[in-house]
Amino acid sequence: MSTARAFPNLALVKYWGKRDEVLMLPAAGSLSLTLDTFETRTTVTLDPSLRQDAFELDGAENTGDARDRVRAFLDLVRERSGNASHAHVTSTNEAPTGAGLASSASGFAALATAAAAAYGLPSDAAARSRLARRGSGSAARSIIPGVAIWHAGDGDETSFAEPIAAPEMRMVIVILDGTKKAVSSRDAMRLTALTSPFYDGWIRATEASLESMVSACRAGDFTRIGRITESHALRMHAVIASTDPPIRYLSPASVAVFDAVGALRSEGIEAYATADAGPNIAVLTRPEDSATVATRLSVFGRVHDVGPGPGAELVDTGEPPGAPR
Ligand code: 2P0
Repeated sequence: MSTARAFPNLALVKYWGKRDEVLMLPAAGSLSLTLDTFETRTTVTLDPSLRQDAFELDGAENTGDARDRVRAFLDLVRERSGNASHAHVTSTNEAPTGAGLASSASGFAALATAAAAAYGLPSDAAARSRLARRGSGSAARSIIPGVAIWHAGDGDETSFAEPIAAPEMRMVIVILDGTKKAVSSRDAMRLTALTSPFYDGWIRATEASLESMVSACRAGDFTRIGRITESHALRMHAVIASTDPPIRYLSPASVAVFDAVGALRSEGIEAYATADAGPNIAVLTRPEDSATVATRLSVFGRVHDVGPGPGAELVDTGEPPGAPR
């Protein structure tokens, strides 16, 4: 039995498009901040008497798509480890259900870490990042603490995330809508690659943004990091809006938050907005400004002032090794 914890991450340079759906290789690299809030905790218990993997999520037996993804992931773990045993997987999310924050990133980062330990696969961060990627692309980044770069790579071996030095930053998350998204990221990403006339331009722009972002991080240039973050997020939503049929994740309230963030900047408070595949907004700030930004944006919805968090790691469950269960 192994238990691991992991946190979601928010991308400053987004991943939106795969070049290999089986190996889960992204069309371009991306860069993110792993958070210190909304932990996922996952326990993997091998049980040779099981004929199928069982998956319990937030206290209830799961029988849907999430369970199928967990089983497909564990099939890969069994193939690699040579251990054919099925497992009980129990997972809990701290993020409020339905707020669009309980992410597949923290979920598969925790599962990869717990499963690697339970099945005896390599436990170094790069190996777990490659493994987590197979569950969900963005999970590759939640293995890593703080700011992580996920290299597009040229195959399974070279597509993993690693830490990168960056200045101190915080995120103010504004929760605008608790409903489940209409189109999953995975489906919307596929539709974008298949139908957007701007897809190739988007991928080239992402490569350029990533290069600029890496140099801004190395230089400790918060202003440049923020500008790239906001413009890259809006480019992602633009390419998503250009699909056939069109998809729009931002709501009128999301756009109002982008405007409010612009107003904060004109007052001299450096804040930059980004959004993923849903209406909620995350605002990048310097540590000294996050409380002010959180107060100002609290008129739009519930706010969470979050900082950089740890990478996915095994949790000591307090059981002596080899103790009978
Ligand atoms: C990101 N997102 O970079 C982007 C920005 C959402 C918007 O990665 O198909 O759940 O499991 O690899 O990682 C969400 O997509 O997709 C995502 P799969 P994933 O954070």
